[in-house]
Amino acid sequence: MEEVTERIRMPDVPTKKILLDRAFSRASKRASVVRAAEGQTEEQEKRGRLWAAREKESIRIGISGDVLVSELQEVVTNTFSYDKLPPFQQDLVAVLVDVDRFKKALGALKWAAAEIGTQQSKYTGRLRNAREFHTMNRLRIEFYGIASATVDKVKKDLAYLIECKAMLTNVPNLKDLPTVVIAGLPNVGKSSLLAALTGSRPEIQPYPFTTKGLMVSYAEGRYGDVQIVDTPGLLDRPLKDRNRIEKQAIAALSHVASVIVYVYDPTDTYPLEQQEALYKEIKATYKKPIIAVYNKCDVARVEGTLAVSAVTREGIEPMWQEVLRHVYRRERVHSGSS
Ligand SMILES: Nc1nc2c(ncn2[C@@H]2O[C@H](COP(=O)(O)OP(=O)(O)O)[C@@H](O)[C@H]2O)c(=O)[nH]1
Ligand SMILES: [Mg+2]
Repeated sequence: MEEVTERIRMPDVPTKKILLDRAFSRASKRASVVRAAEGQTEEQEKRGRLWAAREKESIRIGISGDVLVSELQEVVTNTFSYDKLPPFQQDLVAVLVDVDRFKKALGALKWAAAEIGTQQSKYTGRLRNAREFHTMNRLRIEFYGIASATVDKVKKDLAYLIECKAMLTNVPNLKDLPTVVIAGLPNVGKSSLLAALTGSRPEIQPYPFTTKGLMVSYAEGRYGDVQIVDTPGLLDRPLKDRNRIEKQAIAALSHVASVIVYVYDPTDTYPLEQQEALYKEIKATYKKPIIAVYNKCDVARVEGTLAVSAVTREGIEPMWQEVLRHVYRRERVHSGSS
């Protein structure tokens, strides 16, 4: 399987105001320690004062420019690359944010960093040739003006990236492993089966559009771990009750699912027709191998089915072998075609 290195991650993105305040205050602080040396003669005094003025302004331009450039660049380099994300995350990100706008915002920050860098060198050069106090002062004021105006041009981009970061904290980072997704109506025993299969407490991953999150756990397969995902609030209701965004989020799961385990409950929790209806819907939506499992066989069982009990563990091992057969059949097809 392809190694996925890219994860959804974003640094803290400063607002325009925070960025400029940081740059200019750091610059004045550093410049404030510069003092003119005391001279013996008036001539020496003047030369000392000129040196100090040039030094001060050069520190101000240097530090403020460096802070702006590096902060803008850091936002760009520490933000994930959408195109390198696995398809599951790409789908979810696309549901949550405007990908074009997101990419343009990052491009704009890159541009601003380069622009400020260019201006910084230009003004540092001019300052070197300046012979008058007022020229030095004017050059620094001009540079500050250009830097502020440049940051102002990307103000909306910064604001949008801040919004994106808030939206994207909810996106789960699933591992790139063969994955079993568990579906079925509420209370049929999905979480109990997850526990029975993995023997460990699931990791709860936040998932946009649900309050409950994804339950993720791992079980041993034939060639390493298999990821098992329970999806409370997602794959446990008919799709017709879902809005567009929820449907897209549900569809995104199809990218990670190698196999779906659909859990039936043959006790009288729900009529079997209702369970059958959701089964058919999920089968049609996902176009993935789907294995019907009849849980709670300690209480009731349907002849000729894959009967299990999450409570007594009856049938768990044969069922897992059946799941693995499908997992690896799929992986073979998968790697053969890519
Ligand atoms: N008798 C019996 N009860 C079960 C079994 N599996 C789950 N349950 C019970 O069914 C209820 C719902 O289980 P849960 O795993 O929370 O269902 P979920 O909503 O599909 O995740 C709980 O009270 C479980 O104890 C089983 O195999 N046999
Ligand atoms: Mg549950």
